[in-house]
Amino acid sequence: TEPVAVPPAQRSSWTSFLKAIASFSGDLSSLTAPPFILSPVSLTEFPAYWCERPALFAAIPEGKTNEERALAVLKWFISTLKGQYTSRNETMGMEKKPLNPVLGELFYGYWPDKDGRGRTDLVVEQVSHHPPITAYYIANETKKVALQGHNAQKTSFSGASIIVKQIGHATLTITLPDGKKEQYLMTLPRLVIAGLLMGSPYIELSETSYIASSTGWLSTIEYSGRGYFSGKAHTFKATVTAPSGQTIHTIDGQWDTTSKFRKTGAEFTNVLSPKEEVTVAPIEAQQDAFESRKLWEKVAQGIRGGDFEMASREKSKIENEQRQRRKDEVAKGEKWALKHFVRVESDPEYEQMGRLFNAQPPIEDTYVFQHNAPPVA
Ligand code: HCR
Repeated sequence: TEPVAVPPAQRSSWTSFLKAIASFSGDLSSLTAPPFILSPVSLTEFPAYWCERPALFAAIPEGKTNEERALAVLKWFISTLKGQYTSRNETMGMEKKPLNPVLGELFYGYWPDKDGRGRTDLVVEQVSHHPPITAYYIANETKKVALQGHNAQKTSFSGASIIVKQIGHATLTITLPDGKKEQYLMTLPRLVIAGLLMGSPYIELSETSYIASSTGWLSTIEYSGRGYFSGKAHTFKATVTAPSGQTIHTIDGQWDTTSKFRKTGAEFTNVLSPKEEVTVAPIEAQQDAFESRKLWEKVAQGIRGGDFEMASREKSKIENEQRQRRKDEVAKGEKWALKHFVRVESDPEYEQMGRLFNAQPPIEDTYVFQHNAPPVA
């Protein structure tokens, strides 16, 4: 197959990149890739995808019953998938390789209050470099809804695709009007990065992910794509079961367009309207040298402007500076201190709610937000 989407001058470097991936398993971020596939955006910006429909996030605690709130969480979750997994194809023409965050990299942002939905704030920190792990906290204090999670990836190669197993989980906490807290544990789907031979990567989701609630309600989401049972790209089927184990709702559709309740045909999700990007302080106003857009400014400029020599020179500067920091820490017997998150060995909420779907592994570590981030003005 001709890699038609690859600029002719980069075809041999693309072939070498694919060969390197094929014989490799682990952290893809460290492999050198040809310029056409480089994204100017760091992976620390990705948690913003969780809240690009802030009204759906804010509406979760408004559900009157456990069932209504379980459906509201599922609706918000499914509605984020289009942004999470297809937005680079829309903005850059294909899935690209994001910038590999440095340890301690930060990303702050918010979605303003509008129509009484309240303001939503986002804090992201790169809590590990090898392997890359990103922790995040997103909260709407007015509506009393917050999401805390961390994300890492394990990659392998199968057929002509990269398979990405997502490691980590997210927990959504809401506070109800009577002061009671309710929680939802979310696991994440498996990714298949296809279209590599053509030089035009895109994501399909596969396998199953879960949303388990402390109320006993459970959503099970099965993903499939073109060539699977439905033959349609970006397909999912979700079942929502009551604590008794009885399936109360089944929902089918496409996570990048619309979905419906199987029984009534009523619409469940619709993501055809534009989403709302996170607001970030202008680069000149970013206070910390480790704030993502400030840190990668020149690299991103090089990639956007096609000056790949500058991009690579600036990237090497950042990487060398990081290597030096690590050496100095070893010499001084010090360890990098995280700013906003503390790692704990096991997450009791994961263990407890994970029992509803027999979570594997049964125990996971987690990163707990310290509620010490400055609000973005
Ligand atoms: C796999 C991926 C890095 C991780 C990205 C994650 C899983 C990060 C968490 C977000 O919530 C969702 C998300 C969406 C992205 O689709 C996924 C990235 C897609 C590509 C990238 C690889 C490391 C880069 C592979 C290089 C290819 C494009 C040749």
